[in-house]
Amino acid sequence: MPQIKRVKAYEVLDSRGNPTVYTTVELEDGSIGSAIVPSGASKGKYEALELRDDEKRFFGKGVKKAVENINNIISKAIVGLEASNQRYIDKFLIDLDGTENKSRLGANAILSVSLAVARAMANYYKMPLFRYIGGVRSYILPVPLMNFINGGVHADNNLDIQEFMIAPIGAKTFREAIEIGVEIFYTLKSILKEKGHITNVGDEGGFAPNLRETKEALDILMMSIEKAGYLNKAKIALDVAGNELFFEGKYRIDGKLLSKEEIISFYKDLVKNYPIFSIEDPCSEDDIECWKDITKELGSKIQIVGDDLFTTNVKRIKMGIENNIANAVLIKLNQIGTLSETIDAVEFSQRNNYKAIVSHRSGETEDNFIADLSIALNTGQIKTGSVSRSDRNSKYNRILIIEEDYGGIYGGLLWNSLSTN
Ligand code: 2PG
Ligand code: MG
Repeated sequence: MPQIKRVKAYEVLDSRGNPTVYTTVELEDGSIGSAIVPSGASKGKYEALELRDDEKRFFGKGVKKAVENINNIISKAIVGLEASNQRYIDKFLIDLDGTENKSRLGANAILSVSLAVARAMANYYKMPLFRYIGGVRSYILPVPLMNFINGGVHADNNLDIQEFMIAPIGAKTFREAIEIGVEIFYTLKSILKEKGHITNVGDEGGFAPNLRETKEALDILMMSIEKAGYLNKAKIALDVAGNELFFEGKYRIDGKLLSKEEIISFYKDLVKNYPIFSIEDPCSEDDIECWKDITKELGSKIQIVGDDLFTTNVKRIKMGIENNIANAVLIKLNQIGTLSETIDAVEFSQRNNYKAIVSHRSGETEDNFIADLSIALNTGQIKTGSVSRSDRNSKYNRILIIEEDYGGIYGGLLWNSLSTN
């Protein structure tokens, strides 16, 4: 088995023009793997630390320190280690950092090395990444949760809910799911134009029209699904990003300040009137009572997803299971900072009958690692933005190619066993 021969990191840009870390790992036999880390805008406070320079350049967002940590500290420590033992390497990186939230070396530094090692090993075996990570057990192609209307901190409009997504659950293949998605996306564009709205896109490639309120966005989304002819095939998912709406114990939405009871009846009303199968972060990360109540009210009907709530952290997911809150976990590699810990979070969720959804960040790159990861771990769902912008489509394109070359079963076909609805 090959040892790590060389590690080199660079400061590059993400899809928003913010600096991020790119790392290349070379093995003794010459196999090379690289990875670029993404970055979020609506972050949970329990996420691992993204190290930024806090200097004048790039308005404080440079990652020179993280890059230096890789080139000067991590590289010296891991050259010579056996690359096939991902779990050992990840543990080694965690210990080298020595903090609870990876704040010494930076989770961005650690993650880029962890992922680059996995890619180098897949290349060593001449295997696709999903096969290296998941072996013969990997066969489910994820249902895409496509973010077509952007709001919240991802867009400069009046919509408070961050993401209005469609999921072509009724497709038979991943390719058909993408076709349905694209047709709905362009139908939505023409409807927005007709109504005199702008059709510029937000950070994740979805439209960011200046709509007045939640129901207006949902009505327009429904019109597009219907006009495109997919009422029986596509459902709706929301990411509220509840942290961003939470002010002094209340939720600010659609120009109103709602109590916990009021926001829960607001959600119940939405679920009654629209084909919503999933709501992510309906409550703020520390408003556990709100999470308990919404899970009790809606958890047997729809997917209730914890993103900022769980931060891909087994300890946080355990807290959720003990409190009976949510029934699904959003999985983001950079919330926790290594591949092994991310795999642990998915397996722990699945073993406890929580769904896992692999996700991008709003600041992405051309790196499509998460496409392979979602298949490797049979999560059955991926959230990776709209169907415009290459930082999002690079993930869809990768899954299209895997489906064509290796087959697999589209997650929508297994929906009864995958969904709570
Ligand atoms: C989210 C993500 C991705 P961000 O809240 O789920 O859509 O956004 O990366 O800004 O946290
Ligand atoms: Mg979210």
